[in-house]
Amino acid sequence: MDTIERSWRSPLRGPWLTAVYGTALLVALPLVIITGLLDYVAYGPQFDQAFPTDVGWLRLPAFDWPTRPSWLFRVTQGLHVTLGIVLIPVVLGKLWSVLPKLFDWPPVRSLAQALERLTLLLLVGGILFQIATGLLNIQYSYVFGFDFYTAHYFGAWIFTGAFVAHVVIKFPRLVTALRSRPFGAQLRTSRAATRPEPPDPDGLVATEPGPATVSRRGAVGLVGGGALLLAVLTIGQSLDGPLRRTALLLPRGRQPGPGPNGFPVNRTVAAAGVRPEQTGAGWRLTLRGGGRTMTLDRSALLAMAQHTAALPISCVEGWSTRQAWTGVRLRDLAARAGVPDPASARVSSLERAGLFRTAVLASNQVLDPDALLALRVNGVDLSPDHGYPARVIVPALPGVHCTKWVAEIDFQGRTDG
Ligand SMILES: Nc1nc2c(c(=O)[nH]1)N[C@H]1C(S)=C(S)[C@@H](COP(=O)(O)O)O[C@H]1N2
Ligand SMILES: [Mo]
Repeated sequence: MDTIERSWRSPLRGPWLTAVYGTALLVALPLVIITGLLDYVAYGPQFDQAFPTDVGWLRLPAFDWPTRPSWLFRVTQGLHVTLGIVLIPVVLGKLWSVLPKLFDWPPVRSLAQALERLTLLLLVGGILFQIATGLLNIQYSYVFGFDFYTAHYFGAWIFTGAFVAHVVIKFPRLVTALRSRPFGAQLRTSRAATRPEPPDPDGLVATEPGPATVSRRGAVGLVGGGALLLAVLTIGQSLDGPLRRTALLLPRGRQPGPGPNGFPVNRTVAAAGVRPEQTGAGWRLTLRGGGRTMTLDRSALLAMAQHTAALPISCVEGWSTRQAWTGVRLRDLAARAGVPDPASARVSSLERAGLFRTAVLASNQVLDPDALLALRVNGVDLSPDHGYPARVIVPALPGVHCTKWVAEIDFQGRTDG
């Protein structure tokens, strides 16, 4: 016990520093949790297309994901990913500040202490697991041998449970610690004048503190600066224009090329295995509804009323971009198919395999006046990579459901009338 305690000698460790990092996490982590749960709703669990599909009551109360404001998913998904990344230095700072506690010995002294340690295990293990799986997913590397969505979703609930318990237990300590010394004075204290806090009941303060190698201002600044740096390197992926190039952490699409089709591509036409002869003059759009089937070629679609809307594509990996799309309103296609008031619509791609080859849209997502089967973008035909001859674009719809290379739309009527 003694040898371990003596090896933690930083005079910075103590309730105050832990409370400062803790406050930042207490404010920001609920936002990450809530935006994550909102995103689950955005994926349309009522159509079994939010993963994992079976979550029991471990979800927000069901509601229809709205189409307005059109930037809704751009903000929820962007916040989830960006904040998740930005908080990494704060999490590391917080862990450093309580490190001796994690090596408490003997590990179990009483039932209460055993429970506290179990909570800590789920708390620390949980946040590290969520960060690791989230980061790997953004980088498209599914190295783990399990399903990302399932792991990240249930991992989130385990972490959230431990987080709530931890906050309930520690909140009084946090308030006392913050009140114990004025924030401004702490930050003005130089390294030489840095003194350890008085011994605390949690044993965060070192029993034999060494000299300070950095001031508290330095420790807070290091974490804050790290968070800021990550923010600067990440936020660009949610912005359009030249600032996008600052998104050095964006694995693809930072410099997507010139011209009206020069914006990020998630999956190229080649990667999707869609061949040029499938998208050429022989391409037909199949509409199904009410037991009937009809086909339209691209010139027939261009002959219908065209509508233009500036709408974002927002990908689950965090990047987003807003472009001006032109095409046929989905509700016009529904009417054409003989189902003017559909309950839902299943869109299928020419793509043969892959999770993203089909998506179900809810009634409000078909009927929104800006919901389009886009044929053109920024005044020109869609490029092959962006979904030529036709793709779906709907306000506030997750990017993954904006199906490219559309082959068929199947409108379901309402059973109740
Ligand atoms: N058929 C098909 N459509 C698709 C995909 C796909 O893999 N196949 N990827 C989706 C995803 S995950 C996103 S984020 C958007 C990206 O659109 P973009 O490549 O035109 O930017 O397309 C969506 N449409
Ligand atoms: Mo995506």
